[in-house]
Order: sequence, then C-alpha cells, then structure tokens
Amino acid sequence: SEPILPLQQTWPAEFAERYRAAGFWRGETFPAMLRNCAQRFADRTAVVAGDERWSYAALWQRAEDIAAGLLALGLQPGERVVVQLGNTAAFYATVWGLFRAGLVPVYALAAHRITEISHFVRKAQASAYVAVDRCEGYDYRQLARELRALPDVPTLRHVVIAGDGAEFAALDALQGDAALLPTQDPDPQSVAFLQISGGSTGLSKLIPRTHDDYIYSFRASNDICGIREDSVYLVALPAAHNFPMSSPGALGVFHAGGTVVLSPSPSPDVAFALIERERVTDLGLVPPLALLWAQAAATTKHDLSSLRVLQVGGAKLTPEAARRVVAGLPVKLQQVFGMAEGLVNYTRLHDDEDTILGTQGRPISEGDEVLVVGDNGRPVPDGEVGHLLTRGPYTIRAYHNEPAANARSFTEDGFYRTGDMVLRKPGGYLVVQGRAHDHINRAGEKISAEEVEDHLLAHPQIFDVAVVSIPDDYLGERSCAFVIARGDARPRVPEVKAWMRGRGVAAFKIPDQIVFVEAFDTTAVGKTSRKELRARLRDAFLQKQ
Ligand code: J2J
Repeated sequence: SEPILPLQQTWPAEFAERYRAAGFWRGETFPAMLRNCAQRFADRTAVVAGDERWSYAALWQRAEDIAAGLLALGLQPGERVVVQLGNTAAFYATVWGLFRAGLVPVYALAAHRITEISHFVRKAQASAYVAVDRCEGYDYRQLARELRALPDVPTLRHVVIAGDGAEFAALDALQGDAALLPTQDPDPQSVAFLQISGGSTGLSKLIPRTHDDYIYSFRASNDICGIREDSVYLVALPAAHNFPMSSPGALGVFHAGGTVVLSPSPSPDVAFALIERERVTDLGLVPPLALLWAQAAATTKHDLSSLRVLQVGGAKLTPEAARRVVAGLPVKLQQVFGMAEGLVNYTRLHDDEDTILGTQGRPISEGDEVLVVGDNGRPVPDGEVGHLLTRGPYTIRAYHNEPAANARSFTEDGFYRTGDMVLRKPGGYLVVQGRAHDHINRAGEKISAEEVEDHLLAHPQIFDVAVVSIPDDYLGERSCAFVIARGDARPRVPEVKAWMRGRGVAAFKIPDQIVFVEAFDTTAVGKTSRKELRARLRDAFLQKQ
C-alpha cells in the first residue's frame, strides 16, 4: 500500500519566531478552543439550523460522541476525512468532532460530485468520507456508492452518513468509549485541516492550514468586523467555503461566543425570514447575491432591522454595485477580498464611503507583507496595476503534495503568487483589477478553464475546445466554451451539458454557454499558447456582441 504523506505547513524559523513574538500565534489549538468555548458559553446558542438549536455545551457533547465513534471505527489521529455536509448543523458537529479526535477534515462543497470528491480522497489519502444523506435534491449516498466502487481510492476505509445511512454507518449511531479520545492537544503548528483551492489551473489543490495560523486569522477578523458574544451570524453561502468559515465566519463567531444560523439557501425568500426570526446581525454574500438582496429588500415584509454588517466578497464588487447594495439594504457594507491560501483584506467599518465603495480593503495584519509587481517581478509604484504577491502569519508557504504547482505559485523567498492583478492605494488599500490566470470567477465560484477543457476534450464528438470567462450582468462572469466539433455532426448543446454532468462534476463547472466554431485561427501568431488563444477568442466574441 502507498505510503501516507505527512501533512505540514512550515514557515522558516525566523518567521515563526516573529509571528509568535508579535502575538499573532498564541499556541491555541482547535480542540482547546472548542472545549474552552463549551465551558465559557455553555448555555448560549451556538448553532441554529431549521428547528435544531444547539447550545455550546450540547455541540461539544455531540462532537465528543462523534470523535469517540470515529476513533472506535479504527480511525487514527492524523488521518484525513473528507466532509461533505452542506449547510447543516451536522457539519459543525462533525468538524468539531474531527478536531476533538485529532482527525483532519478536508472541506468539500455540497456542489462537488464524484470527480472532485475522488480527487480529494486521492490527494489527501483520506481514510473516510462523511456526507449528508440528501441535500437540495441530491442523494450523497449515491456518490458514496460510486466512490466505494472506484478501484483507485485504496486509502478509503469508511463512509459515514448524517441522517439515513442506508447501507453505510450512520453518524448518529456511532458509538465509542470516551477513553479513546486524545488526552493531549495537538501541536499548534501542525496542520488542522485541508481547505480547497479555487483551482486556478487544473484540479483543485489542497491547502494545509495550521491551528496557530488559522485561529489567528479569525480572531483578528473578529476585531475588525466587530464580532462579539451578541453577534448572530447567518451562513447563507456554502458553510465549507473559506469565507463563511473564517472571515470571520462561523469559527470567528464560535470564538466570540455568538450564534451561527445556517440558511439552507441564499435566496432572499428563505434568508429574510431567518434574519427576522433569529435577529441576525452579520453575514457574508457574493456580489450577485448582494445585488439580488438589495433589490428584494425594497419590497420585503420581513424585518431586517437587526442587521449590522453585510460583508461582500469572493468576486469583485464594482463601485456602482456597491452603491446599489448600500442604497437597498439597511446595513454597513464591508468589502472582503480573501483567499483560502491565506491573505484576507477588509474595508474597516469606520472607513470613509469612497474607501468602502471603491476598494477591496486592506490586509488583516501588520504581519501581512504585500508586493505589487510588474511582469518582471519588480515592484510597481502605488497606483499602478501589478501582480499581487503576499506572505504573512496566516498565508501558506506550500500546497499539499504539489511540487510543480508549488514551484510556480511561490517565490523563492516564500511569497504566494495570488494570480490577482491589483493596484495599491494610500494606506495599503487594494483595488482588484483582474487576474493573471485563466480561471472563471462565476459569482465567487472559481472554475479552472483547463479543467473544463479537459472534460470536454473527452467527448467523442469534440475535436478541440477553449474555455473563457465572459462578463455577465448577473454572475459577474460566466463560462463560455468555444468548441470545434470532430467531423461534420455537431453535438447538441444540451446534450454536451448533460454529458458533462454525467461525468460527475460540480454543476457550476458546466459551461454556461457553448459556441461552435469551425477552427481556431492560430495563424496570426503562429504557435499560440492556450492563454493567447483564449484571450483572442474572448475578444473576438465580445466585439461581435
Ligand atoms: C475580487 N476578487 C476576489 C474580491 C476574492 C474571504 C473572502 C473571499 C474568499 C475567497 C475567502 C474578492 N474582489 N472582494 O477565502 O476568506 C477572488 C480573488 C482571490 C480568489 C480566492 C475569504 N474576493 N476574490 O473567495 O479561495 O481572485 O476565497 O484570489 O475561493 O477569489 O478565492 P477563494
């Protein structure tokens, strides 16, 4: 059997010392933090989901039961577990349980399908998959069956299902002796979980985050965002995404003793009722949703007066859009420009209007180093557009098991190449101008052009394909595939989409638009790179509009 690669995230010793000396890293770990929360905030409400209401003490008890149950199955601390639980209370109970057991969660989104899940299991060498039975009309037990049937996921030993487990172990029925639980907390410098990268090129990469670095990021975010014990935070975006998890997200709210309310959907119909019922104070949205909410708020009968701060991030919020959001909703707007790899920027709550409407904020920490460089790698003057590079106390130095990507994505002195093009304003505020990579930011969901092209190239009637992002009034960007058919018979567009869905990929990766072309005109520049080709196809298409 294959050797299991250790998980690590290492900063050079002098950086680690600096981050500790500055008080960024305090040696706090997830199990210690959650135990502490359960003691300090015992009777306060930690999570609300549908009719379920969990106090901190109850959530901790549930987490210990899950932890003991998973260890009783034979899982060992340090093993990886892919979790796919959607926006359910079981998601937090399971993640708390995994931390308590010393197991390492890998955060899949509800939209992921067998292609992505099997990739995560392989890359993480995961021992278990924990999923919800059904959610949003999809049966994850079917995905579990497909996963089980694959010949090339040798590390996977267990499937556990929240709800009706069918032939699989049921999360609620897991039992184990509390004596199995670790008696020592992990090393705060060790990897606590694996987050999923937006996948700028090819398949998503795994992002190892440590206890110390991640806890710092949301503890510091709490101060910037004003999260307190009386905060009621609505998770309207996918709970497993880095934004609603940590900026300051559910984890920040738990750290402060507030209440996390899960919305099964980000639609105003569902969420507005929850805001009124739970007196929600804070939440995060992606730009298209923020615009939709601002419109819906004009005619709603629901009372939204409890709202304090609306964070918008994940994709660019233009100043015009920001103005509409502020005009439509009775809240303070905060722009958030973050990434699962680390660096998070916020506009501050007391910033002037121009800054809040016109920038994507500035970094969390004095320890965040930001470089804006030209194509030659040299810094450009403030106010000029360049590539954003960063390193700091909560930005990774490497992906898990990706030697080639690591060589591309990090400079020799440890700066992460974000792929974003930005300009820096006085005070360190950043304005996102675009990006260097060919990926599509579809309403905050990141799609790798390369990955979609690979799928489509497997279609028997497709000869060649280039996938590009096209500006979209609602989504910000949509995906468009330019396709050259093999032979004379073009496949029908709905058939191509259905075929791609049938390959078991997340629905958001299926091209919004498919345009058949006779040939790619590659004569002008001779041997074109994919990047040039995509750019030219996009430009020609937009000119015709
Ligand atoms: C423009 N582009 C943005 C913004 C992210 C908080 C908030 C968001 C994420 C996230 C996150 C943007 N304007 N306001 O992890 O903790 C694009 C950039 C960035 C990429 C990262 C968080 N906010 N982006 O979106 O890992 O291109 O994280 O590099 O999914 O989203 O994507 P992701």
